[in-house]
Amino acid sequence: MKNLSGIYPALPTPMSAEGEINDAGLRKLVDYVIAQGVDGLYVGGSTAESFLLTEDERKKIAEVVLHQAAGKVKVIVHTGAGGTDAAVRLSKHARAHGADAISSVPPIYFKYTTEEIIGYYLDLIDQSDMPLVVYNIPAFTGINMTQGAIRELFKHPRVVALKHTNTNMYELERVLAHNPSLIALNGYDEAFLSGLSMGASGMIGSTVNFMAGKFIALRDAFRAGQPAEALRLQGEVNEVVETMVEVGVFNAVKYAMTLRGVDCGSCRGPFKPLTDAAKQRVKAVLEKNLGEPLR
Ligand code: MN9
Repeated sequence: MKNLSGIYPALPTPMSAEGEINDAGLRKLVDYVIAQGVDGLYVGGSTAESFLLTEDERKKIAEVVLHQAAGKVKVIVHTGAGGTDAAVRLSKHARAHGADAISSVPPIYFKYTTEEIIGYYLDLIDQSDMPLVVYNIPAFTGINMTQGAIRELFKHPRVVALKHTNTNMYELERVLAHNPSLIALNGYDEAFLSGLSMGASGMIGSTVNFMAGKFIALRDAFRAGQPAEALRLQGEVNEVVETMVEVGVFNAVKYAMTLRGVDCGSCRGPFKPLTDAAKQRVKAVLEKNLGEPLR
């Protein structure tokens, strides 16, 4: 089993003007991010609009990415779904196509007991026989996987990593202290340095798609014992993130990639496409902080 530490873009799903999945765009995106030096790819997560895609579309994007990556970098496929059966089907599919690990948010919408949530993850592991990355994003799911009795799940030998999309760094430090072999991948790009300082050994992020070099340099500065340089880089990242979050981060990421020559289209409804004014703001903040002319 591969060590899942590293820097991963959370890939968006390129779409045509009609809202269909753009396979060619997705292949181009995979080549683009691999050329930036990322360690792996995270497919079908929040940034991919996974909960706005059909099950068949989710299988298709996983297949396209796994085929195009061709083993050059690690691939984690997010297989979380509204119910166990669909998540198991997606997990078996990820395994059949050569993913390195599966990942899942806890089951959403209905209020489940701790036992039911742990049972959901155990079903995914047992039925797919895959290593699992728990995707903790309490702001979206309303469930915090690093608090209370639910943390028992991290003791399972097949639970190899945590995607920590939370700014509570105390909980990150504690979950790692109690589970020393667990790998933590930081989930909020704007909190990467904080995550590193509390034991994360990598990150999964939407803005990695177009500024992977900044995150690689930030990690390297942290490891080289240069906290001022790491903080300077985090500040540049955060100036970009601030604007993107204000205009709508997923559409902003798609637009940033479009500016870099990888046409990603817009997000599906209910997300609203960026206005021209929002596009101008995104372009200006990228030009300022990435120091490269954009298309
Ligand atoms: O996958 C992303 N998570 C969400 C990671 O969007 C929920 C992050 O990269 C954020 O987009 C980013 C902005 O808040 O940190």
